[in-house]
Amino acid sequence: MGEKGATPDLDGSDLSIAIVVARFNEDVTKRLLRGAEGALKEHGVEDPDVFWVPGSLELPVTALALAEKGAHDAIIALGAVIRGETFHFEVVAMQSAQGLMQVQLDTGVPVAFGVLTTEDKDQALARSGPMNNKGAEAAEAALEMANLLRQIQG
Ligand code: INI
Repeated sequence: MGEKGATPDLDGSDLSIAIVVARFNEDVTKRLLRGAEGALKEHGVEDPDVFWVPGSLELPVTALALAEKGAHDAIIALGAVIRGETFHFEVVAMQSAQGLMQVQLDTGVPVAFGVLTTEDKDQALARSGPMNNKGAEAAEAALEMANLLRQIQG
């Protein structure tokens, strides 16, 4: 098979992408969504399907439903878990991450992790801006993984 993925293939022109985004801390997650949509557009994905859910804990089951339906090559999960604003920060952050990991391993559909876990709102805003945007980063990871898995699966 030779060497694959040394240079990431981010071409999205032939890919169908879903974005699941949490409404909790919506001021931050809207910025992540904007970043993800911008990166997708840059790489040829015109019209990603976007699904809003209440919070980061609802991201996994929604990603699972989408992955099982099989209509998308990759899923991008976006959320913001901010320590200063919750007593159960660890629970939300860990369960969301574990759930999303489980979905990709159980279904084989790549799920990019665009859930911010930060100490405070300022850190969350700094990672969802125009220059540094975790949503855009997750979008590129989703494209790379969709193309890589397609190559491996033939
Ligand atoms: N959901 C988040 O996405 N981020 C948070 O910081 C957060 N806090 O602080 O609790 C949060 N909680 C809601 C949770 O994801 C569920 O929506 C809720 O528990 C209902 O299941």
